[in-house]
Amino acid sequence: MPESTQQSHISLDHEKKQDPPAGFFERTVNKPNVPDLETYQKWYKQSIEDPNAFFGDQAKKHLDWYRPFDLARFPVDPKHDFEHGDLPAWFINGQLNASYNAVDRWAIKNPDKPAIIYEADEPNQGRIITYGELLKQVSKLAQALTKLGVKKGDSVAVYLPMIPEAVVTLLAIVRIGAMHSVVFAGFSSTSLKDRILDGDSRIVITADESKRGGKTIETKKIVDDALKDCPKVRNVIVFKRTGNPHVPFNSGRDLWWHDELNKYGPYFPPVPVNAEDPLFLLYTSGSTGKPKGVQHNTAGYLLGAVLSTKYTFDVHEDDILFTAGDIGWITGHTYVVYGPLLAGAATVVFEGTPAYPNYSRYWEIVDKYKVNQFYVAPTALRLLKRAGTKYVEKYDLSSLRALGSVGEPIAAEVWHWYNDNIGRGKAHIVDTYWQTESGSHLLTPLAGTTPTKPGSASLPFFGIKPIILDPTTGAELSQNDVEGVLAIKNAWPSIARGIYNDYNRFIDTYLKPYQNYYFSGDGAARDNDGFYWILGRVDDVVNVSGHRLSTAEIEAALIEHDLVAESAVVGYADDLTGQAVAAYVSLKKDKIPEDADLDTVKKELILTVRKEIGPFAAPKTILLVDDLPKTRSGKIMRRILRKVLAGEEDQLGDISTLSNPQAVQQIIQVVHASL
Ligand code: 6R9
Repeated sequence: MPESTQQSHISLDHEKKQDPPAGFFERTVNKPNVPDLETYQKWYKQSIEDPNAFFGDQAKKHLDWYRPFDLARFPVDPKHDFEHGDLPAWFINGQLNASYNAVDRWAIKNPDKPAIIYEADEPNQGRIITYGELLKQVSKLAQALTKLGVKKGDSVAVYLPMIPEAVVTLLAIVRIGAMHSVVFAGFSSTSLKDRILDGDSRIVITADESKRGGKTIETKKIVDDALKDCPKVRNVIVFKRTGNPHVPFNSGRDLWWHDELNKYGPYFPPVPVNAEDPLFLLYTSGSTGKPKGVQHNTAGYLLGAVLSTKYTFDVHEDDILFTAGDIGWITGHTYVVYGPLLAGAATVVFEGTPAYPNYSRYWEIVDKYKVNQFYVAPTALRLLKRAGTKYVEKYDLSSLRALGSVGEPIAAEVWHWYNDNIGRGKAHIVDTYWQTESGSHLLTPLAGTTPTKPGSASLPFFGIKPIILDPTTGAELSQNDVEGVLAIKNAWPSIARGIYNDYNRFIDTYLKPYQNYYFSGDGAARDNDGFYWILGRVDDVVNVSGHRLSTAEIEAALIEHDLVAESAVVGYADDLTGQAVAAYVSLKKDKIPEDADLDTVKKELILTVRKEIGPFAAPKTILLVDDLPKTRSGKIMRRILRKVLAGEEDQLGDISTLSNPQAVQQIIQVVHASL
């Protein structure tokens, strides 16, 4: 059972509930998707009491089917969800295709309508891709993949920057019934290799190089390094992003994207798949070292994506949604690719960073294209808040109606900054809480509809029954004004269907900790108004800049270094990144020369993590210690390590039962000397 919540609690500062901005729905010609709180409450009630009827209606309305489903969920009654590790099946016997729903139906209706607004790393180098053009590109790549032997159920690995071809790639893969397995392009070759092997991908799609924040990244070279240990990979399709002629090209195996696509015509029919056929794998970090290949299936995921896009952000077909997240994470999957396109809207694909060429970049994009919904992680907002309002003031942001936040708790002062300087009192802030495993929003206000409180993810999305459990007894805390761990009682359409090749791990991680509930891994509180507040992870997951990192995975990377005897990684509070990674490391004494330069050793350790996982996982602090505090059974007491870093060494409790209580004193000294 989890020890305790890791992050310092966000104070449930009893800020008053505030209503959605006045005149919210008058600022669009479209009819509101969820017009008022009463409608939300009525639909929510039905979604919980009769999910079969509610989601059945929604799935008919928002998705197109080749064969209608016979039943929205089996079993119909949600009462026994999660018992014995069982998940219900959704949209029984229904057949559909994801790319048809995201592309064809809009291309048929209006081929000239913008689908993707590509904003390149360098300002003014982007372009607009219409639904008609998207259908062509997707069809061509789908044919190329078919010709290369990719079949229904196969997995294709994707290692691409944020370019329109990334969207084309995902949709082409699912058009032929295969699954994509996207690996965030910030991961190292070792991490890429692990994911290609675990997902058994035989084809990789990548780019020659990438551009980000004015820098060039040798993307293809990283893929080549990864593939040294992936003998089963037959082909690599390489998109020319920069066209650097010196990029390595292995002619028996590598194929240029443009050569392949040129071979095929502009239309290729989608392959109908069953509602429960897999759509994609996406690896995420958990409590143990090995990343988990979270599997999402077709219809349930698509429904979650389209409903949450429309209802949370009040998106309509003529809207432009800008999700400033990477395609390598779930936010990119659901709210850059699937959600906006399933809603027939336009999606902004932004290749760069919020700071390049200066801190105005996001606002310049919003102004230039008249973006209606903007969605980002608080870490970027903290950076921009620190840079100052002078980067915002001169832009016309009046097109914005909804402003989303995702990935980590948003502190009240950042919420207010967002509301005042970006929303300017007219846009509604929606703090969306969800996970890779949930596929789409779990707790979130609905723009224009739900009252909000800065720092609270507010109320549950349709079909989500949140429960606060006592972390030690597992008892349901059913009153208001309670704090504990967040669990969910009923299954929802876009819940992950498992961990690839390891269903037992799925059960052990999410369904076993608290019998008959889905366990989120987060601490949470429910206040007097029934509003939810997320208090941070209660497991060994650290959230750095909205990136989810496993402490065990970083420890496994550190131990790869020759000099490391043992390490323990914990998170600690950081003003900019939310949490930062600290690694306590004890070195092999016999291998360290007397006059060793310990600063160099620390740098090497950081480099090891960059190489094994990726730069974004690098520890901010390395603390060299002789010994780590352990229980008599040999378990490292991470709680102590976290408390010392948080400056709470007066609250360590009884340490006399440790097998080595003397270790604690040195740890306190090392931390004081380093921070
Ligand atoms: C979408 C995404 C999931 C974890 C989750 C929680 C944290 C996400 C949050 C939030 C507070 C929010 N998290 N949204 N915490 N408020 N609005 O981020 O997925 O990468 O799988 O991370 O992120 O700890 O459990 P993922």
